[in-house]
Amino acid sequence: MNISALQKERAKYQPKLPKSLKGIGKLVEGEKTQSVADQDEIKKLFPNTYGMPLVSFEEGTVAANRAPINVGVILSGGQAPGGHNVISGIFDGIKNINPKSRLYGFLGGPEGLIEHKYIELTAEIIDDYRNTGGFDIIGSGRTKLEEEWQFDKALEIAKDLDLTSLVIIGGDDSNTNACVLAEYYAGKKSGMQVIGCPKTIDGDLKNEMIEASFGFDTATKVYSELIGNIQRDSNSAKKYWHFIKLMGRSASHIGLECALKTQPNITLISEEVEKKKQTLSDVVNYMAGIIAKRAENGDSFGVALIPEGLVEFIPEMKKLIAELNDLLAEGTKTEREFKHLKKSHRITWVAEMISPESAKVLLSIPSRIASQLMLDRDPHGNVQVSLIETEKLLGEMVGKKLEEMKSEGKYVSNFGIQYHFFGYEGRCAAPSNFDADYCYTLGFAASALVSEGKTGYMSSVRNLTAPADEWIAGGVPTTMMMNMEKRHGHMKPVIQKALVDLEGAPYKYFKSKRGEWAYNTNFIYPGPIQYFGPSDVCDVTTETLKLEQE
Ligand code: FBP
Repeated sequence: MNISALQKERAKYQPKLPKSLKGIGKLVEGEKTQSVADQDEIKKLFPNTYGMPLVSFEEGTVAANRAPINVGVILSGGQAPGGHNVISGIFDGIKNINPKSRLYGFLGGPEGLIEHKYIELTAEIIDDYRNTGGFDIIGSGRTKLEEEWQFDKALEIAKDLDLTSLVIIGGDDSNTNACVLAEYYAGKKSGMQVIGCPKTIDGDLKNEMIEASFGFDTATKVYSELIGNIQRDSNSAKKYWHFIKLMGRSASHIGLECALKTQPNITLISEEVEKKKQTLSDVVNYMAGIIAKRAENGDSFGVALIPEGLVEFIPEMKKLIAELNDLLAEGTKTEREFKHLKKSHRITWVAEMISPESAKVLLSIPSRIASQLMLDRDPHGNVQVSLIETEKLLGEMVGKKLEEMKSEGKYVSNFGIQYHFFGYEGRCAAPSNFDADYCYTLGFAASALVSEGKTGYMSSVRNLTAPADEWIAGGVPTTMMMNMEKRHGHMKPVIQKALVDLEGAPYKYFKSKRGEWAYNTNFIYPGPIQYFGPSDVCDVTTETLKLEQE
């Protein structure tokens, strides 16, 4: 493998573990749990894995000579910095339990498990990937693991490899499926355990017990570095507005965190737009108002952050997308008809098939964007918001609004605009010290849960703003995070997605400051992630967590 000097140095980094996981921790059972909502339905659907207690590890003197365990690991969904460290944590954890334990990696996500494609992860392979970004050690994929024939196929290979357990590293959808799988295997008394690990840069897999999903820290640090660089350029040239779309699918956690780190002039928070029932023109008017006022003060430049999921939170667009989802649902007659149409006829055809209000919205937006709203959904039925150029939609509409304002004498400048989309730039970055430590600990805790015979749990590490030594490692029954939601027209048990809490400290702080940041130029330029140096530069985690835990 060709590696950079930094990577060579970084490979030597020994991730920190909490005290409780040094050696072999002692398992302590906490309170019994129940799901966040819809308790009766969830209990009925998960008779074997519902209501289990929270568990945590404490420093202990558990006998070291435990039986070897063979574990299979899967990376599921979008990449997030630190995935390789979860895997190295599992590897070191099971070897610590018994050096004869083995780790197998299924290739290309859940599909590898169903198609029996795997490699044994040896010490040599693991060492090449310690503290590196990416998921390339075994690859990832978005195949849904939700049908019984898939579960049975997985069991075949598990038996062949003598696996005791599977660790599924994924976001809310993948962990929901991991829990369904755990329940199925428990019901069959197959002896196979399933443990989940909370991954996603989006930051929306979190709750009281899961303080953060891994990758969020590193990805937002990378985006904030880039935003800071753009802010400095903008403040130097003083001639452009930069409209920056930020990944994060539904929730605006990434946008909010980056705003807290960089203090740009405008940050849209989708959850707030939805709560205030703002229309597309309300959002455009808000942005144009700030741009015009800054121009009046002589500042014809600035930076605006736009969450990628915004369109799904604007009520009129949400209704349109929901109607498109039904019309274009995979396997339906209308989807087949749509696919047979010439591309140039599609928008008018769709407009005739949906409600008059939604048709009006569809026809009012640029046709390029309208076509992007009709692209294939992902395997979980979600609109692929990363493919919708929301920043350009807003840029074009704001440009028009400013022209109107100019003709009324309410805008005194020229609107120069640059567009950016930050998403893929941060998903495979080398993990920050925080993510390197956090991920390694999540993996190590997963191996301890497996060795304790647990199934249907998600690996959890809490107290994350304290030094790693004091982190609390353990497991949370996945059913605890579930509620019933409508998916593809049916009510299903799913892990509740955590959107930005408009009553939470991070949003409240942002709200108290955004007026000041809009008109004064209070930019912060965070600079690149630092891996070596003082702890208050290298080891600190997100502003979101800091404000939440203050
Ligand atoms: P996960 O929820 O699987 O972690 O993926 C999140 C994400 O990075 C979103 O922010 C983004 O909308 C999406 O993946 C992009 O998907 P793809 O990698 O398929 O282009």
